[in-house]
Amino acid sequence: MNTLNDYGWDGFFEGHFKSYGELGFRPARVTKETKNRFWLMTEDGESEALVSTKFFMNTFAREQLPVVGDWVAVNKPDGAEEHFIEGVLPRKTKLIRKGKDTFGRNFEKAGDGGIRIITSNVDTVFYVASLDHRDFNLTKIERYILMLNESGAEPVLILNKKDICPDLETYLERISTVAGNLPVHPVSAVNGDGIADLLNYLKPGKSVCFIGSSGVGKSSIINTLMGEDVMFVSDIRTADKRGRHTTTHREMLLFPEGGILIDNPGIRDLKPVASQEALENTFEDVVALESQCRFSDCSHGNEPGCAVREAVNNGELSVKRLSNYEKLKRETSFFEQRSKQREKFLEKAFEKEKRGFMKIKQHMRGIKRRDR
Ligand SMILES: Nc1nc2c(ncn2[C@@H]2O[C@H](COP(=O)(O)OP(=O)(O)O)[C@@H](O)[C@H]2O)c(=O)[nH]1
Ligand SMILES: [Mg+2]
Ligand SMILES: [Zn+2]
Repeated sequence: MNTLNDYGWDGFFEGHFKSYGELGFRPARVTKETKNRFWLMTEDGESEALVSTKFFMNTFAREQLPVVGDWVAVNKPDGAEEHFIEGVLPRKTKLIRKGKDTFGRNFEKAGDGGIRIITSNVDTVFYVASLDHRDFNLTKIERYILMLNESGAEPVLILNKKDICPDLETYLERISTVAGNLPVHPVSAVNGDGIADLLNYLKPGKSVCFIGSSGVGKSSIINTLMGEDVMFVSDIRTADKRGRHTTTHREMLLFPEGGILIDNPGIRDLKPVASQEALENTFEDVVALESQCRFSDCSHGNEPGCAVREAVNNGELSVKRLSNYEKLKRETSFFEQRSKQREKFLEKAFEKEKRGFMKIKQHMRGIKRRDR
């Protein structure tokens, strides 16, 4: 029988769980979610779960609600079929994006900011892109890298479908203009080429999450790693007809030699939300050029001594990369403005939740005294 440690439970979460434990709650990890239903790994094995009404009503923002990867505090009332989630422990890392998602409540109104967490508490992110020329899009890859740099997890770039790429060197060269120092692994899920290198990232108690567009082969790589078809792989032709691929199997599973694999359904139209810092890490080359412009507030338009324009002119920097940088810069500055507001809301919510717990504790102490 697997333990919670196999699923990544450690001192960090144990520390944050303490106050929940005193209330008689148990820890569990969210392994899968659908619209408003969750699947958990508990000390006693798998179970389904719902968010408790009390917890739900106390939340201010969508991002406070559980997502796959979260460690949660749960309660199972006598006779109940499923567990109830009473709280989400602080997240070590998180992959975030912009996206409206009401979950039955209009969080936007409360200053939520439209932040959506894709997965949490991952140690390594495998961002999978496809070497199929029909899918290859550097601008999209840049957006994903920005999200990875914001996540707090270790980012790794995987280029799948090596078997149908006639000109790997050219693709690797193009990737190198956006990948910075990230490790890059060209692989093929179909013939297993390069897959063994990925094993180095799988370690007991460490979570690896696969993200990337639909159809790039995330589920196929997991199947190849596992040596069996544990994930649903969509047939490209039927998927095209329906216009969408779905991962219908479980989303989190244990690697036999240790490590946790988290699959994800594809993300459409990724809109990353990131700090200024993550942006600068993602576009280190452009930022370095900017610092060489004669004027510190250079708009890279017609100013004399503009190092950015010069780099574009001599082919060192692509126009596409520059415009993507400028677009993402506008988006991130908006995010930074909103994030102060969001923090206030979340703080308030946390205080409210704590007060609720104090009341329960006092109440329980009262009961104990009366029992004596
Ligand atoms: N040629 C080739 N096709 C692949 C490879 N990996 C996956 N595919 C195909 O790509 C399609 C989508 O794969 P899937 O694993 O469902 O992608 P996901 O949506 O990212 O999980 C399927 O038809 C796979 O057979 C690969 O390495 N080479
Ligand atoms: Mg899939
Ligand atoms: Zn300039």
